[in-house]
Amino acid sequence: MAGEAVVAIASARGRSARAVIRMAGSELARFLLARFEPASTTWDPEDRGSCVGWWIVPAHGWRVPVDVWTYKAPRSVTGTDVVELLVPGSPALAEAIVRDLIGLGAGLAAPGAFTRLAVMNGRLDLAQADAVMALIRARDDADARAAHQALEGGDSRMIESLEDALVDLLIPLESALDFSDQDVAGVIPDDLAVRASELAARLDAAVAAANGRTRRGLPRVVLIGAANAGKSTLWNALTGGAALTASIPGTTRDALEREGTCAGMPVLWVDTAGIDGPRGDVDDLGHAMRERQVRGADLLVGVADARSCDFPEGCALRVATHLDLVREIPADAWGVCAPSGEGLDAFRAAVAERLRRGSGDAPVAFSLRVAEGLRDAAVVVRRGIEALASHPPEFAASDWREAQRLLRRLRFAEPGDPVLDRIFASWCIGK
Ligand SMILES: Nc1nc2c(ncn2[C@@H]2O[C@H](COP(=O)(O)OP(=O)(O)OP(=O)(O)O)[C@@H](O)[C@H]2O)c(=O)[nH]1
Ligand SMILES: [Mg+2]
Repeated sequence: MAGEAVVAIASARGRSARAVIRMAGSELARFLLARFEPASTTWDPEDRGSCVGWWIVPAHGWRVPVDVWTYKAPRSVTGTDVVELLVPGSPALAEAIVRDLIGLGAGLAAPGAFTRLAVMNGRLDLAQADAVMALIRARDDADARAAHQALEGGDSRMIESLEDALVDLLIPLESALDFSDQDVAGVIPDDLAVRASELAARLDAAVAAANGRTRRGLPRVVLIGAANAGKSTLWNALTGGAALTASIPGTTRDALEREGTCAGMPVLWVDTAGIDGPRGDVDDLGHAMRERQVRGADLLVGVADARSCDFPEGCALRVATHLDLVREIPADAWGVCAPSGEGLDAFRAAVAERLRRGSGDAPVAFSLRVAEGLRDAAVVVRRGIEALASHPPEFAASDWREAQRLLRRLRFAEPGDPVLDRIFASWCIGK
């Protein structure tokens, strides 16, 4: 890729004050000389820095005001030369400029191409590339903080220290193997299996932290409770939805899902059929749907009418409805009156607090790929521990070398490695 130039619109789609068009690669001066009319007479396309002027789009006869920013390899985000054009934020204009540059010989940048260049040129490792995506997708402060820490190298340092611990296991094992060539029994330290178990436990802890930080999507908050408890009325108030509500038990038969926010945290609210609602062919489908939602919930909320306080078992939070009709509610429940909105903010804050507590604070291993890799490494390290007890040391050494390879692959890839396609497959153009 070093000999090519790629180009893409790097700003968000749509109208804005400015659009950013980014080019990376080599021989970018050729494009600048062909289309840029600098306002400064001393401008040189090999200079780094910025220069204002006009960008010419010959096919349309346009002369567009532009800020040209030039960054030089290797001190750029991609490690290559980079040029960014800041032009008025009209999508049609930005697209015309990109089309024109492609006509001049630039390639359209594939999704994630700029970050991929940064990886190939050693500006970022793979764990940091994952973090760039996690940061783009961050939906709240906690997401953004964890992604930022990973981008700053938090995950990379964690993986590196696990790799170091593996090397510490392999060194005595490999030197025992060297001795065995000379018909002298190699000495394997007594505590090697114990140290390997400690490493496996560290890998487990990192996986657990990673799972806590890895979003499978929005956290699912599922409302369950008796028929007529007021679940759908509450769900409507929380989401702005328009589910049917009525004082007839069994009004809701589907499971309804809708996004909302909880103290700034986006969540998916799920309304379900009443637990003791009517039975019958279609009703039973609704009950089965509720059971599935219960199994997939990140947080189960038990809803009951405050007049009966008939809460279902096994819920992490309780909310009592009909607060307008009672004087007191149990101390372990949040009281709400969904029609008036009373109590809703405090309930939302309690849900957000509960979800945050569940996800743990560990700022490591944000990406699913890293979590999977750590899990695989833990399995192989344990296989090596078993082999150490029952087989010649070569077997454990081979397993631990495999674990080393798995950990290394979390951070580095050779050009053409399929892991690169996997990482960048879901990216957008321009990043
Ligand atoms: N006064 C008062 N009425 C409420 C409140 N919440 C719900 N209701 C009423 O209670 C009745 C039942 O509410 P729904 O939201 O349909 O109850 P549900 O739990 O979804 O019931 P099913 O779908 O049958 O399981 C409706 O008539 C609502 O208007 C509340 O806080 N105060
Ligand atoms: Mg309902």
